[in-house]
Parts: sequence; structure tokens; C-alpha cells
Amino acid sequence: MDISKIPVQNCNTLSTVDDVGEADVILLGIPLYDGKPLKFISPSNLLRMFSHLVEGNLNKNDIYTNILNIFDLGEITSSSYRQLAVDLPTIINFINKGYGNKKYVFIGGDHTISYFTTKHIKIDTLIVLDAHLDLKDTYLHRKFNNATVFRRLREANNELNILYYGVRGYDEEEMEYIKNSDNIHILKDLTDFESYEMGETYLSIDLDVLDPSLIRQVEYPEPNGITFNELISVIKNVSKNTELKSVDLVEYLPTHIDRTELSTILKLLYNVAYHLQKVI
Ligand SMILES: [Mn+2]
Repeated sequence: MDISKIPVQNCNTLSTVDDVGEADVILLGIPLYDGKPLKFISPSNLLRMFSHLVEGNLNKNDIYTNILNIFDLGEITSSSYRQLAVDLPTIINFINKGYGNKKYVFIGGDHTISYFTTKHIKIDTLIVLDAHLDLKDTYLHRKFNNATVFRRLREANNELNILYYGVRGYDEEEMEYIKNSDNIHILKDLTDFESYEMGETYLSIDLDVLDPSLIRQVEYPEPNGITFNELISVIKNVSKNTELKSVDLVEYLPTHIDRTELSTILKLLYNVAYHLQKVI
């Protein structure tokens, strides 16, 4: 199969290498919200449009984006969960077969995309950086959406360890659920990461984990969030102590263009790519 046959709209603006084979990290946009294409512009396409805004250095150090080996595949074409469940493995199998195992950065979309992406990456632990737990049994009378996604994921695989960081908005029901399961934990400090045997990990970053002063365009903003530096420290810590396999950045729901938010997310994206690549 050639790359033009896989279900993506190619747009390689964020690539730093010319060919998939040279890449350590593959970027894929999954702009689905509640199982439907986003009504507004796709977050990953917005990042592509504003990629020129970012200076070349990563967070406060002398490592530059020119050392990154990113191949930007573009946007998945799926317009429903049913299609996503078919298209995502098609893409990942195509990459695995033709180029060997790669690491991915998936850009959502809402948090439900993690339900699909984590099924195709072999991991022991899912690390969720989120203001919320997303562990409700139902939300708005529905079983599957961004407030229930990790409950559904656990029902599908109760062996999966889940570690949360940055959580500050939840229901009693969700806390009870955690108390009754022995492999879901909420971490309070950066050093807590060292107390867990995490093995192979997947890092899911809901952008509402950041303080709303940094990112305002999320569906459920929650005051008193973490700083950008704290977020980078978590990523660093995770990549140091585990085998980080892939990452997603979700829940950015832009209705207007905000350059400050976009440069924050781009910088985050490049830092994530660096830490994924570093451990290869
Ligand atoms: Mn979430």
C-alpha cells in the first residue's frame, strides 16, 4: 500500500524530516468531537497554520527543534467512531509494516480519541494529565463521551494501570470508583511518579490540565491548574522513568484564533516529541 492510500488528508507542514522512514515520531490529527467532525477549525490544522510562530528552542534550554525527527502524516479522514475504529489500525499497521514501530503524537479531538489510540499501542500504564477524571458511568444520559471515557476503557481492559496528575474537578462517584480499584491512582507531586512501576506508558494530555490563564479554549475550564513548566517537568519525569510509547494532546476546542494558546501548544508538542525521541 502506498502512503496516499491510507485514510489521511496529507498535510506535512509540521514535518521536520522528508520521509516517514527517517522519523522517530509520527504526528496524526484526529479532529473528532463527540464522534463527529469538529464544527470549528481542526486544532491540528490550526497548529500547522501557525507553526511559524514558534522559535526553535525547546523549553528554556539549548535544545532546538532542528534535532527533532517528526513526520506529520496529516489528518485522519474518519467522521465517526465506527470509522475511526477501522481507520486508525489501518494507519498504524501500514506504518508498522513499512517502517517499523514508531512513536505517535495524536492531536484531538476530545478525550474519547484516547479510547481508540491506546488500543493500538502496547502499554502497561496510561498516564493522564487532566483537570478531571473522566470516570463517570454516564454523562448527559450517555455511556460514551469525554466524561466517561476512562471508565469505558477500564471496562475493556482492567489490567491497565491508570495514573492521574493535575486532577482538581471530580464527582464523589468517580472517587468511589478509584477507591474500589487497586490500579488507578491520583498523584499529587512530581516525585510520586517514582513510587510506581510504570513499564511501557502512554501519556494523555488534556489541555485543561493547564491553568485557564494559559489555555482558555477547552470545554470544561477548571481554575487553579498547573503551569507550563510543571507540565514539562512531568513529561521529562515520565520519559526518564518509563518507556514512553506515545502521547496525545486533546480537548483543545478553538472557536477563534488565539496566538498565545497556539504557541503554547506548539511548544508543548515539540517538547513532547523531544522526550519521545530521546528514549528511542
Ligand atoms: Mn479529559
